Amino acid sequence: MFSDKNDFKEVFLKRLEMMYGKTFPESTSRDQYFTLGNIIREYISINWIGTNEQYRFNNQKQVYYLSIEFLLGRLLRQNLMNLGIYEIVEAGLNDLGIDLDEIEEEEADAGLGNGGLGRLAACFLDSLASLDLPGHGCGIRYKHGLFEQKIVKGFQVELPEQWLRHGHVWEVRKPDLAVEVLFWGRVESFKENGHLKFRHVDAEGVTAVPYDMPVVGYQTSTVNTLRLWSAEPSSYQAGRDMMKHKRETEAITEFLYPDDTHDEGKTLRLKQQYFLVSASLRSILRSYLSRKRDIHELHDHISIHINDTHPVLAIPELMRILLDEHGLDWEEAWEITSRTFAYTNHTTLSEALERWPVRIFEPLLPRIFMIVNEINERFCQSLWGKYPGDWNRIEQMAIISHGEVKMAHLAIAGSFSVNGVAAIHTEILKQREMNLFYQFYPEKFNNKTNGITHRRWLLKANQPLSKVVTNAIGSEWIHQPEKLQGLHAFREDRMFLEELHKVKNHKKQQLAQKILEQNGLRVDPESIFDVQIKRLHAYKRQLLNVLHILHLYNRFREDSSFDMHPRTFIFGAKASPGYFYAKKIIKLIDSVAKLVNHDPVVKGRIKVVFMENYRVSLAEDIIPAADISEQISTASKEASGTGNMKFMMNGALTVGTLDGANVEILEKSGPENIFIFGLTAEEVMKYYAEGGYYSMEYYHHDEHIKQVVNQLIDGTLPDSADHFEEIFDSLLTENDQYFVLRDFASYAAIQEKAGKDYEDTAGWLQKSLINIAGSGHFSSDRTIKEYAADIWGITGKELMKK
Ligand code: 26Q
Repeated sequence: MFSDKNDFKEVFLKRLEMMYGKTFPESTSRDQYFTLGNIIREYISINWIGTNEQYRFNNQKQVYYLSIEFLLGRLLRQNLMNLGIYEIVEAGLNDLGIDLDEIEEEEADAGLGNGGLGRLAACFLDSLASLDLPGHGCGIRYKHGLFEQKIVKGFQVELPEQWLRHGHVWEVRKPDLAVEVLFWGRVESFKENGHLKFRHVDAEGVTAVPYDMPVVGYQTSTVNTLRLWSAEPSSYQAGRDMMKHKRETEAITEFLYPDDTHDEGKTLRLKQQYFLVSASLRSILRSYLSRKRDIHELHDHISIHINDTHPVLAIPELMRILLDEHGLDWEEAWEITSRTFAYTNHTTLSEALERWPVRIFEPLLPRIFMIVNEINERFCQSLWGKYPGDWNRIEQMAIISHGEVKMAHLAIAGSFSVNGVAAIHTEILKQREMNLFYQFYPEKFNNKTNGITHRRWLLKANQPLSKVVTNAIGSEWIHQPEKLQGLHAFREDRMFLEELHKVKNHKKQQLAQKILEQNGLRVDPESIFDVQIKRLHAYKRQLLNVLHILHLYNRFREDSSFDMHPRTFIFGAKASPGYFYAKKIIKLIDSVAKLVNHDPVVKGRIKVVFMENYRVSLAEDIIPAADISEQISTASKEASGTGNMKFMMNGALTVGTLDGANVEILEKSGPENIFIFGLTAEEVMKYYAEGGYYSMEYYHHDEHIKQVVNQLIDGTLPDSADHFEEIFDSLLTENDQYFVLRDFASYAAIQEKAGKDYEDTAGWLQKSLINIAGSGHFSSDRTIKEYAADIWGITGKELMKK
């Protein structure tokens, strides 16, 4: 499209004038951002059309990744890099006096997710396209993504997020591809050719309009599609209150639900879920049938992946289509359906497993409910066949029981593959949480350890580090991230380690500047940047971190000779709006920050920073600057974690428990290059099963623990009136469910060791290098290749050629 920067400049200036009717000197950064975005999107269209044509005419199996969340972040820089025009564009803009960093700030994060599950979906899309694999996303175009967080006097305040306020350059509305989704109404039965048939009548229709976003592969011609659905009112129908209909319809895709583990059981959320799957299946089947494919062979040509249980209604929805619209019999429909779907589980927290009350489900989705009922009955019959008389087992495994639909059970019964997201997580699923299902369907269970796209999290987010790496080992790692292992050859190379040091310092200075601007706090780039950024949740134990900071403060107060390497503790976290305990933890972090940051007793050695409105773009600023990555969940609770991988790839050292993917990070980095502490998953599960943990004992027998716990309520903390009693009670009265006090001493000891190790600069840099070198395994390219080969059975262009 443009061969050099001058070419680009010409296109850019002409387009800017055409779009805004202004001259370049009159234009704002926003005008410039949208001009550039439009040019790039059009440029992408050529390969987008080409990819779609190729998929239409080739016999390639297609994968659809259904997810209620896609946490994309910003796309401009990623797209420029993947297209291979980053340098030309940057140089052209520079000539015009435009700083790419500045116009990038005009792009709102597409924050259509809460955390790990949504970001994983975004990383997977990048890897699918970059590996030339035919995999597409299906999601919801929420008008408001995850709320914007402000911290006011230490409290989280939530504002509606507005990513679409100025329009979104990467999406293309496709009104001609809209479909209808039906809710409510009732089911009528009738006879046709002697067969009993059903139809859904008196239903309320909602129009689902797709907005497509191109997913550009890294330096390849593949451009896949992320299709996001928006709910719009259907055209006028007599006898219907159209204003009410409009309100109710628009509500479906208005907000992303915050991950509320204290599930509110909202009808609206169930509506969202069915809306997503019904619209997606319609469009998947339309495209499949337009290629004149045979509905009886669907599973040979299509795999549909369901990201956690949120899209699991796709299973009964496909059954409905095959039975009611294509006239298949139950057995065949079930055979096709259960060979089409694969399911990933992302949690072992039982309170996060979705269950829907029948009284909500049945009226909203009457035909789908009938089908789920039938699936349940047949499933229970097959259980009876294998375990005759074992009522107890059958009750525990049933899809519907005690007036509730168990979504995970439906997902397992209706899928050919069930996977966990890290080795330890899959083992816990097999041996404990889903053991009965594992006994019944051992062949379905498999592990797929998560990954992250190294193109966003290293190449884009940390360009200086990428350059240092490429100078050392060449650029092959960008296509083959395992090649990062080549860095091992430089572990004794002082010059190279010094380069790493410079890059880290540079990133720390940039972050320090940002902290100064946002928080008005001066932090020392020479201090250890110790970072915990992730959603706020009791099991992730931000509390352990903050109590430990309080403990360090006490040490300074009590012993004037105590000293430590200066440390800056950086937090970022959103708490679900209804999760009051999590909000108290934010307040506590703020309160400890106030206590510590300006007290001369700590001699400037400790600073605590809470960076508000944690999101993908902020993570990209923070992670490259981190020295220590806090991955301190109660063992057995974090399915995988993916932040842990991003930090590792950027040379931070992990302080962590043997939980989720930390276990595999330990294997890749080696025990000398990671700081492991605390109970193991087995020990935690043993306590849960057999008891034997009394937090009060740790409180009474450890003076340091007693002191920090008391400080929650004794007035030590500024502005603390009654705020932290609930936290105090959770630790003592409620016997500390997440073993914060149990792991406290072990955590304090490993943190002390980390601080001492940091003082040996060369030694630390070497550990950092070994982490980067081992991080290639955690690229989502590796993960996606495993899904493609073991689950979906799909191949890319390269593989097809052979
Ligand atoms: C469920 C019911 C009702 C309302 C909301 C929800 C809900 C929504 C989102 C439940 C869970 C989620 C999100 C879960 C999530 O992000 N899990 C994380 O997934 C990552 C990717 O696999 C893992 O790395 C993390 O360990 C896991 O916590």
